[in-house]
Amino acid sequence: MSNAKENAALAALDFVEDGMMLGLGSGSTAEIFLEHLGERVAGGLRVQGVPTSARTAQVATENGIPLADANKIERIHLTIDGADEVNPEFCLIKGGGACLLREKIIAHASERMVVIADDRKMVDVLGAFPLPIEVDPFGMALTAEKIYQALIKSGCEAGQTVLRQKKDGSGPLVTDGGHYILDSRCRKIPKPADTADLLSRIPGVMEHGLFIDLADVIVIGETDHAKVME
Ligand code: ABF
Repeated sequence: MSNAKENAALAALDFVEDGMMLGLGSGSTAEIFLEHLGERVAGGLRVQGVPTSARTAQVATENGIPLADANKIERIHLTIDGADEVNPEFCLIKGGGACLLREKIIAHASERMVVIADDRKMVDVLGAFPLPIEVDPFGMALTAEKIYQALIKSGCEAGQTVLRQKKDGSGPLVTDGGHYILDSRCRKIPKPADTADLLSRIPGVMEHGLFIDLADVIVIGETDHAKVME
């Protein structure tokens, strides 16, 4: 287990308070957080969690964290989630784990979002990590062309877009919401808000992995400590 991820996950516990409704992120760092949160719950902390993926629901349940139905809650106090890239303005690329649509719905509905990541995720300019974009399978080639145009127009050094496959090679990966993921090589995303705006206007795009103005706190784990930025 990476110490950096562990340190980020542990530091995020400081933001959790008794009685909170939590958005529970996805990915390996978020899962480490769930293990520690489960220990606190076993020790008497009363929280409920709204999972951002089927996998997170399973891990939360295994760790004894009570779950709430996203359709039956009125507020989410705090979401803790991972990221693939973080820039100094707290813009994120997410979606490497294919959960970006649900992650964004929950982050957007949350009063506060804490991002936990290891130090390799901090970058000056977003874009080295291919941008995940969740699309409807219908007319996907047309949507991919519109995505390419949007990336170029907003100043990205756009290149190849790849339809994400299942790990066992049996076909395209299908998200929890029944969509596909296009991974778009951008190299550099100099104006993330512009890129996000243009991508959001494409009808076949269910959601994109640029998270702008959503993260309130970034916790960067390093080998021997965690750095908290607010
Ligand atoms: C999710 O998991 C993401 O949106 C991101 O794609 C990924 C980060 O994973 P990890 O914590 O395993 O690096 O939070």
